[in-house]
Amino acid sequence: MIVRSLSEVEKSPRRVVAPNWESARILLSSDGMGFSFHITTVYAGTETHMWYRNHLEAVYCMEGEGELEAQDGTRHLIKPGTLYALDQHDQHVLRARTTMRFACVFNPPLVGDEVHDAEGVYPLKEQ
Ligand code: 9YT
Repeated sequence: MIVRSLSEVEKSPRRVVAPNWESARILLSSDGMGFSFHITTVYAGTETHMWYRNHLEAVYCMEGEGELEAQDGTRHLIKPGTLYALDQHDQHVLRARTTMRFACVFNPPLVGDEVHDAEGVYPLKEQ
């Protein structure tokens, strides 16, 4: 059994910081669950293009408000209680109107230090 707190993860190398967001990666590939589980904070006023070509991601909004734009231009309001799942490896843009907090699950699990490349992709790392 694994018991781990967000506050301890935030003080460890499992906290990954990028220009528009930070991610506390509570469960990673090395934990052997078959998925990774993160608490992600997206900073207010940012716009982030993402494309999880190598992963599936489910994203549950816990706090804040913003807009999610799909590649075809469809826009969705994202607010607490809303989940989006990138089941087609969908390219998307997230515009955070306020600071947003999410619980995110990745399959396959992240290894630990992944950040977006120029295309918004996370590399597929050796598990
Ligand atoms: C909302 C979102 O996907 N932000 C990028 C960070 C990612 N969720 C992560 O690595 O935790």
